Amino acid sequence: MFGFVDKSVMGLLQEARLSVISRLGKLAQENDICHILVAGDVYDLEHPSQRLLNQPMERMRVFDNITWHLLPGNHDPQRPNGLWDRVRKAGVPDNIEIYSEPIPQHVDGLPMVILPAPLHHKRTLHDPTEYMNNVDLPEETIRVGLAHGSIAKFGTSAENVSNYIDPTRPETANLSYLALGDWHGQKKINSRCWYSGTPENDAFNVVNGGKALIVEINSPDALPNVTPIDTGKYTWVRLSHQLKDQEDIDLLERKIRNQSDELDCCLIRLTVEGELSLEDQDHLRNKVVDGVSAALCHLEVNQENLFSNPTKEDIDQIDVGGFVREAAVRLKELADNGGDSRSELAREALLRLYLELKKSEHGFS
Ligand SMILES: [Mn+2]
Repeated sequence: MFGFVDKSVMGLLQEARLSVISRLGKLAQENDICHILVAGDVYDLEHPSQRLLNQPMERMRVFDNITWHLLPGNHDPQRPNGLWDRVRKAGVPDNIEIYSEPIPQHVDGLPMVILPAPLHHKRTLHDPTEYMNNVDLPEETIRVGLAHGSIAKFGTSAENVSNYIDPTRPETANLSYLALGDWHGQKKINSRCWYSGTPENDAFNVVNGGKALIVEINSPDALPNVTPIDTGKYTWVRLSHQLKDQEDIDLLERKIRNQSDELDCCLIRLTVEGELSLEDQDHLRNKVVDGVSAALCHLEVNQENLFSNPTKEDIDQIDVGGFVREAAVRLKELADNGGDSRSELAREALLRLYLELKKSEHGFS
């Protein structure tokens, strides 16, 4: 996980995924909420160390007026002698319920039953919520389904879809609400069925992550009131920007600074495209790559489609005559050929030559 960042950033992101548990607990307290449903994938590894296993449990334990309802998902399925058995062995805090079997459970003090659909395998080929259709309960009971999987079949034949959940389950099983997990972005499927999204985002391609839902159900038939809330600490942003001169670079710097009030909690994956002179590439480095990046948690810059376009002045600055200039001109020719690894190398060499010269101009090397 988080293989693209350095170790210190990885530590921050891992800590964020734990501390969001405490933030969820506090938000629940502030809103007089006593039950938090976690729709699967509490863990993203099937064989975590015992300490990693205990960490989320300890974060939840301290909120003793809140019951946390946990469901095994596809990353942490219920297996014989698997991680949930290890959690149980270590001792589950009184305020945590783990639903390892599809057995409906009354919620203490409420006219509500949770119908869990735990996963026992990474891939389940039957709809784990199907049993809910056949659960008989008194009419006045609020039935809430808790499941992990995908409501989309992505064009494949139904037999091959794993962890498929029928989005009409609230109707067929008479559920007041079906809480879904697996998709990292928050998404409303229908008025009785939502993906809450992950409370702390963990990838650039997630739309609408770092969120939770407050769900208020007043009676079995009434439509639930569903309110999205922000819970994530880190903002993950993908940006692309066209560059041709210093003005564009300055604009890009401002654009990055405007991404968030808390730039230190911002991760940006930036793609730059266009053509820059050597002098302007130096400006890009100063303003963005080594500049505003220092304000961010993480900046990744993809320059694959950013090309060197050395001006005559750039080349003249390298050397007005002699063999260094000849080398520069030759490198420019190679760079202009474009496409292959040699031209890539030539562009880098040309830029290096230019930067070395600028350094020596300033009396240091
Ligand atoms: Mn999942």
